[in-house]
Amino acid sequence: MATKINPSEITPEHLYLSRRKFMIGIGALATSAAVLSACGNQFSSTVSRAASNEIPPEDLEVSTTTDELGDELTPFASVTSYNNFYEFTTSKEGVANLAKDFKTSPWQVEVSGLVNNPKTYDIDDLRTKFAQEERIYRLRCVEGWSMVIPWLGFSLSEMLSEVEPTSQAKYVRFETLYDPEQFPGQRSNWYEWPYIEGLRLDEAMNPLATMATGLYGTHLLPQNGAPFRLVVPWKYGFKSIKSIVKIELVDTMPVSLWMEAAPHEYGFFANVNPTVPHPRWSQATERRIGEFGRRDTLPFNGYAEEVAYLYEGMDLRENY
Ligand SMILES: Nc1nc2c(c(=O)[nH]1)N[C@H]1C(S)=C(S)[C@@H](COP(=O)(O)O)O[C@H]1N2
Ligand SMILES: [Mo]
Repeated sequence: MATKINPSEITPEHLYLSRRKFMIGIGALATSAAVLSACGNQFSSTVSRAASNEIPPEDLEVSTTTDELGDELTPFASVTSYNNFYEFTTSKEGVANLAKDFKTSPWQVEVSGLVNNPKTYDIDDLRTKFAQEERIYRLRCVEGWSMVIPWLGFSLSEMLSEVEPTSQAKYVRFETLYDPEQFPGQRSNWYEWPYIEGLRLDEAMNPLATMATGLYGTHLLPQNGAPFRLVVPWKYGFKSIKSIVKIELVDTMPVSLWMEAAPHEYGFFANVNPTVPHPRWSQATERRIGEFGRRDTLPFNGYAEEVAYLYEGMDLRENY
């Protein structure tokens, strides 16, 4: 961060962005290869599909094979077959099969609370109204494993700007669908359903806070939180709440499902922090899915330059 960079070495922001972004509108998925080459991307690769998923391999498109640190993308098959989604099951390998018939259409998302302009979006509106960009982010689960996932989505801030939070709005509260008919896990009262998560408003306005509708160039599969989920790459994976039906602007800190279940283990902030252990295990290292051994966990999951300002002056051990 403090390193001096010669201005001539800095890529102008618009070039940087156009290289990393590609726009996919509704109906354009089939032509995403053409869109990619039109944007001048040099790398386009097709990824083999997971046997259990009905995505034709030609529909899976990514613009590159690594993230900005040079870490390889986690294969599509792993991203869609090793999941945490307790509404289905606590078995990571069991989610995909149980989620197969989950109904993701019709689907509406209400954005309300302390806003001037409340809205209810249809999932198709979300896909067309907000430009869908490829965003390659590391996902670090609090349990100590991680993946690199090429999401499709847009900044939460774009949606929030449209609903116009009032000056009383201080936090954003997210809610997953409550439907025990479809979610067998919700028939147990082990957890307080529905799944709730939250962000401080300034965190929510950071451009890295992403609303995802897809990954690997195609729509999200149910096991990954279809049709619409949050992705907060600098926080532990549990903050990235799936299958969202409601987003509410509020004035007090929301209590998440995990804060409710185990307040001493899971706090509101949950920033990835190798120096603050979980009460039952270290967070200094992680296992990247597909790799042998462990690698060091990075502060804020490698996004410190983008997000550290949000926590200036805060004790990150207290605010875990
Ligand atoms: N509604 C809901 N959202 C959720 C979860 C969940 O059980 N239910 N699990 C979280 C956890 S612990 C992680 S690590 C990520 C996993 O996302 P992925 O399966 O798409 O990799 O989703 C998060 N979002
Ligand atoms: Mo997680």
